[in-house]
Amino acid sequence: PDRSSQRLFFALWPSAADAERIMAWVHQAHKAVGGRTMRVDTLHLTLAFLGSTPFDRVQALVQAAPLWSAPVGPVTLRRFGRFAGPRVVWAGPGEEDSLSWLSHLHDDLWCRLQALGWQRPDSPFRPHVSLLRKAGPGDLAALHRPSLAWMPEQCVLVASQPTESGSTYQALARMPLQG
Ligand code: 2AM
Repeated sequence: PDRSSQRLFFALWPSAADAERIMAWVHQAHKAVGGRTMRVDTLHLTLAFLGSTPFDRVQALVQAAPLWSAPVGPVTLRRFGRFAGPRVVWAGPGEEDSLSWLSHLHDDLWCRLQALGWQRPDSPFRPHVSLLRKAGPGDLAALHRPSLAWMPEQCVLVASQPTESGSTYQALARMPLQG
């Protein structure tokens, strides 16, 4: 493996109990369209994808993130969605949730990252929890949507390592959250 850089992202991570509850969404979607299910311990909501990062910049983030903090609230899952290219099926908040604390947290985090020289992407923030990869076709609109609000336990800086059976994730640092 290349040890001179790491593939990084910041994400909200559910508690083990909330991750179990989110699996209800994974199972609903999988029954309808198949594909590869995310493992319960890998479910998360990405706030900032940073991609391949040279080691000195990784160190700067590992030192900075624990000094940051942000208010946090419940993440509601209300709908299924798809990303066509990677054939990802996800669960996310509804339109009515889009101006919530989640957008503020996303803005906040990107302001801090920009101050460290990171370039904020032009694409709009589309908060989602990926449930399936390599999913087949099929109608998601008619599926039962389990009512669910989960409280993120942590905001983590994660290094992702691609493997045959999906990515393995390693938490490098934690940003404190105020509930
Ligand atoms: P995804 O689940 O929709 O694939 C690690 O790859 C995390 O960063 C995943 O949650 C992934 O979202 C997210 N991510 C956001 N933008 C990405 C990009 N351009 N390439 C890869 N992953 C990205």
